[in-house]
Order: sequence, then structure tokens, then C-alpha cells
Amino acid sequence: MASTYSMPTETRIVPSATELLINNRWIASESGETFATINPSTGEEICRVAAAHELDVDKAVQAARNAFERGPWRKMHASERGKLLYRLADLIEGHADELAQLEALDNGKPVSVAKRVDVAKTVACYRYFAGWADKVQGKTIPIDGDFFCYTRHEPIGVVGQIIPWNYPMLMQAWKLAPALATGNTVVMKPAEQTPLSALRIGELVVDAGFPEGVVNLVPGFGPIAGAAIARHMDIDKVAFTGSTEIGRLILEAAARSNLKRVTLELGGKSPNIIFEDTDLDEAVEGAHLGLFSNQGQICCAGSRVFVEEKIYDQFVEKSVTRASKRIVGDPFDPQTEQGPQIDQAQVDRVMGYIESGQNEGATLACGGKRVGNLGYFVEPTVFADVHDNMKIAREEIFGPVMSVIPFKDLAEVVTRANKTNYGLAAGVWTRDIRKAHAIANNVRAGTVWVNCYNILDTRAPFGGFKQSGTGRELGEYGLQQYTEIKTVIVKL
Ligand code: TXE
Repeated sequence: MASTYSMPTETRIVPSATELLINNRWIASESGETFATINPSTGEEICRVAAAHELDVDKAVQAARNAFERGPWRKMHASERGKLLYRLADLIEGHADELAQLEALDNGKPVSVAKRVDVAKTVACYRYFAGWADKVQGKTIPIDGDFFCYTRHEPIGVVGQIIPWNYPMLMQAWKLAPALATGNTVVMKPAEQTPLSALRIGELVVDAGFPEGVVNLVPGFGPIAGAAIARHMDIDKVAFTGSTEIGRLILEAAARSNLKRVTLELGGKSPNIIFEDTDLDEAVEGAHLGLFSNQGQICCAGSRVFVEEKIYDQFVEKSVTRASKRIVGDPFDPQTEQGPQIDQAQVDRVMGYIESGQNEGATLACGGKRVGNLGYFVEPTVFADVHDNMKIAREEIFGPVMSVIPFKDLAEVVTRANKTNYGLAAGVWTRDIRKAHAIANNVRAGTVWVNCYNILDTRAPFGGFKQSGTGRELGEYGLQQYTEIKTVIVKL
């Protein structure tokens, strides 16, 4: 396995935006407080960023409210909003290399992946929703009586958005693009671990020509700036991606404050089900990428790999071979497949789960240790002989730890796959179309992948059943989360 390398100096880009963005101006926080954002490859500080408190959130909300009620945004044609989003997409594309490097520096993901996946999908997301801006329309409804009835899909108003650190730029796009396409104004808090790309995109938002107050960015800590958003009396909707635990707090704060609309995209413990009739090598690679991509820090990671008994030993052997070959190291090395975990807290958490797997009797088939003594690298780890009731099979690990679990038949695996509080995604690998559909129809999850995994597209909705969240992002369905429906009835 490759070890970690030191960061090549020429790839050290200097972040240009490190303050709060309110009313298209970059300002310090009221308190003057800042926090360090850390390079996870080295554990060193990259730079300091302004830390928003409640007062700053208030200021940002006022700016957003003003822009929503009185600014040019309100009167702007929907097609003009679309043009601004197209312009933003073009600017992001034009800065693709720089943004990929910034993401690799602040988040630790391999720069090649950041460019191919994060930047490319971010651009696609803004373009897709740019196209929707002037296609959001209501219906005319033939009600009884001499009346003309129609619906209008209006923006909700001021939207608070709280995003995580695993896909900083892409999660920003998933939230900003549909909110802006439908005419809302935004107060967004990026994750404290990864504020830099979101702030850089803020500069591009200003360059693209969005009116002041439409996009406001308030970097800071969750319990302070995030909580201030969730309980704010003048925010009309909050959209959150993060842990189920904090999602619960968001919903509670919304209920206790002004009953703001809430959409949540939360954790998962997704089953990836491998039948014996599948192409084994394809399934091994699919399960490998389904779990280890993005350092295992994906909400829909296929973290419970159910494998039919007849091929179980062979599958474990091949998965171990593949995981052992995974190249872990410097995100700026083009060969690297896996960078560091996001921070010390996540490393501790992941190492805790690895220990618990061993204590509960699972077989550590490979990995299990940290890599190097710099930064937050963890070996790709595979556990075999995992039982459903073990902690590693029940709880979200959010790291490079695969649990391979044997099963006997279809009915049994459906029941076991569904025995979880989560319901974000599932995968099935088989050549039998009936088995594929049986899984697709009976597993309680927001997305089911057949003979593939982690295929996400800006046109297809994404979100969770059960405690994996509420509402859907992306696609036409995602637009519905950013509009209020108004019924107008006119006497004729
Ligand atoms: O998440 P948090 P953390 C899961 C994953 C991970 C675990 C912990 O299992 O190991 O969560 O990660 C903001 N009010 N996911 O602690 O705390 C916070 O500042 C308002 C899954 O990083 O949920 C950040 O911006 N906001 C996930 C965002 O919430 C608060 C992605 C997410 O952080 C807040 C990330 C509060 N009281 C973690 N406290 C996914 N679904 O993709 C924190 N925040």
C-alpha cells in the first residue's frame, strides 16, 4: 500500500475568500472571531476563516429578506435568473483546476476525483437548474362553478442551508441551484471543516452578477451559526445535509420557532446485495467503489455488503485483494485513489468502529490501521463474518470500512436489508431480472442501483426513506422543495 507523501508546494493555492459574504460584500464577523481550516493531509492550518455568530446570521437574513422583498431579484424575469445560473456554471467551469485543487487541499479528496466528479457535477447541477428557472409553472384547474382556478409556484422566501464537508462544493450546488432557480434568496452555512470552496464560489456568484443579498454565506460552527439558522424566526425554510442526530435538532428547532419548511438529507447504512449469478469481478469492483469512494465518506455508501453464501469466500478474497491494492496517499498525486479522512474526530470515530468490529468477533480480513504519522489517513479495511447485530453492521461509520455479510436467499436478504432505521440507498448485483426487480420493489430506500452503485445524476431525485431524511433533492422533484403552491380563484 502506498504511504503518504508530503504536499508538493506548487499545488498550495492561496484561498482568496475567507470572510462572510453578506450583500455581495466580504466582511469580518461582528465578534472578529475566526477559526482555522485544516489541511487533512498534514493536520496543518491552511488559513483562518471568519466565524459567524447569531448576530452575523441576523445580518445575513436581513440582507436576504431585503433582496427577496425589495431587490431587483423579485422583479427579475425567470429567464434572467436562469442566465445568471448559466453564467455561474461557466465561471466554475473556467476555474475547474483551481477549484479542484482547493477542494483537494481543504477536504483531502484526490484532486483528479475532485475535478472529474465534484467540479464536473457542480457545473452540471447549476446548468440543469438554470434550464428549469423559466419552466416552473402551475396548472389551471376546472373547479365547479363559474370560476377560473389556477396555481402559481412561488418561491418560499428566505432559505437557510446547512451543508456538510464530504462534498463541499457539490452539496453547495445541490442546495443553491434549485433555490435560486425558483427565486428564493439564501443564507448558507458551509461546514467548518471545509469552508474554502464554498467561499470561492461565493466570489464567482458576485462575478456572475447576482444582485446583492441573494446569496449570503456565513461560515462558522454548527451549534452556533447553524443553530441560529435553524431557529431563526425570519427564515422560511431550512435545507440540511448531515448527521441524523443533527437533523433531528434542525426539525425540532423549526417546530419550536416558526414552523419553517424543512428538508433533510441524513445518514445511511445502505445494503449492497450480491447474488451468486452475478459477474463476480464486476460486483467486487462495484462494491469496492460503492464503499471506498470519497474515503468512505458518502451518505449512500454501500456499507452492508450482503453476499450469497455460495460465493461468499471467493467474494471476500477478491475484495481483500482489491482493497489492499487501493492507493492511499497525497491527494495531489494523480495515482492516488484515497486521501485522508476529514479530521481527527472522524479518524477516532472510524478507528473506534474498527476496534468494535474486532471485539464483537468479526474477522478483520485486511487493513484496520492508520497510514503514516501525518494527517488523517486510514487503511482500506474489510471485515468478513459480520453479523447483522454487530455495531459495524448497524451504525454509519463514514469511513473506509467494509462489512461483508453472508445471506441464503432473496426473501431473507430483503428482510435483513430493511432491518435498519435508515433508508437512503441500496444496490443489487444479479443477472436475473426478477431478483433485480424484487430488490428494487421491496427494499425501503430512496435509490436502488441495479448492477451499478453510487450513480448520482443532477436530473434524478435523491433522498431518504425513514431516518435518512425527508424531501428529495435534484431533478424536477427537487424543485418542489423550494416553492410554495398558491391557488388563485377568479369569479367569472
Ligand atoms: O456532522 P454534522 P459531522 C454523518 C456521518 C459522520 C457524522 C458526523 O456519519 O460521521 O455525521 O459528522 C452543522 N445546528 N454525516 O459531525 O454535525 C455542521 O456545522 C445546526 C453524514 O460533521 O451533522 C455542518 O455544517 N447545524 C452526512 C453540518 O451541520 C449544525 C454528511 C453537518 O454536520 C449543528 C456529514 C447544530 N446544532 C456527516 N451541529 C451526509 N448525510 O452526507 C452541526 N451542524
